[in-house]
Amino acid sequence: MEKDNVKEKFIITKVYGAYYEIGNFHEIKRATLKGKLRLEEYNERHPFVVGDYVDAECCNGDWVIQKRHKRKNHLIRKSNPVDTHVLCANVDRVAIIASLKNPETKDGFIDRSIAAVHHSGTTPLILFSKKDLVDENEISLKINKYRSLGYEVLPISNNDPGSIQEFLDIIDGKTTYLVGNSGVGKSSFINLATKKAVQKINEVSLTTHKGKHTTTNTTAIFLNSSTILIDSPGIKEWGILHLSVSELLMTFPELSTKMDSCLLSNCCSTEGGCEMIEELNSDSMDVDRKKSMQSMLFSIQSDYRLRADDINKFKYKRRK
Ligand SMILES: Nc1nc2c(ncn2[C@@H]2O[C@H](COP(=O)(O)OP(=O)(O)OP(=O)(O)O)[C@@H](O)[C@H]2O)c(=O)[nH]1
Ligand SMILES: [Mg+2]
Repeated sequence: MEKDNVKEKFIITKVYGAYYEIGNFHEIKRATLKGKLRLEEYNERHPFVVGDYVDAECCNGDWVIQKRHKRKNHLIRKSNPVDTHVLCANVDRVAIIASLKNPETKDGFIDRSIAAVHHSGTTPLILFSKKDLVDENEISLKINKYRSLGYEVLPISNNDPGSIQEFLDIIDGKTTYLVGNSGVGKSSFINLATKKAVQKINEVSLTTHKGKHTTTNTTAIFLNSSTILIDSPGIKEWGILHLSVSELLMTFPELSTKMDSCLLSNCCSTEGGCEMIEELNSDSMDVDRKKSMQSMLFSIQSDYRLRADDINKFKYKRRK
């Protein structure tokens, strides 16, 4: 039986509906929010997310969250102009897990994720997973592309425990958020790192070679008292509608160096006269990186992107 009126600081490890899992390396508890907190105080869409530090008190054997500590940072995903999704809080690193095969992660996914991570003020780390499924040449091509841009890149295989050691050394003592398409091996990595089947995993589809969206809740897992890994549900794309044009251009190292020659800071006029845009339109840019940037600029400059389900809703209304 828990002792009443004991106040402790915990981290939110999972959110499901009105309930929260809060804990530390030694214990995980189920908690609810203090009534007052639910109704007021935090004028935000997602005031309590995985990674938030909270004070909780045990009242009549039940844990109640009393207060949230100030956030160091938070990760945002915005795919729809009217909805901003806070993915998690207080992270030191974001590991973008890009699978080399089954499924093959597109470079556009990596570029978008890098942009979102930069914007949050954290540093991306790119992990090319399932290296056991492709040959050395293919791995080198991918790695060199992103290393030459200055990013930290590591190839890993969850079938080879030795291949994850360097990554484990880098994230020791840190909180790291894992992001990637469904099926790239995020949860498999957590199970390998913890040497336990803590997260459910599932085979990729034999027909589409894509994952089956096995992980449905963002979950923080302690590797030791100071190292936390955050598993997340697979995503198709990291929505970046919260970025301005200048913020986006600054996430490309090959463009941001041109900013020094701009007359005005934070101008980034797409109508001409911007050194970064001129570089983007020049032949010196890598064709795939150029495509990624153009697609991202298009996203953030369109008022509203129609998705398949919006079009279906529209057709349905017209038929009625
Ligand atoms: N060959 C190979 N298969 C792997 C590797 N890592 C994971 N897998 C397999 O890939 C499949 C998907 O792995 P998961 O860990 O469930 O992928 P996930 O990224 O957590 O997927 P979601 O939870 O859907 O986002 C499983 O069948 C794993 O066994 C790897 O390094 N090599
Ligand atoms: Mg998973």
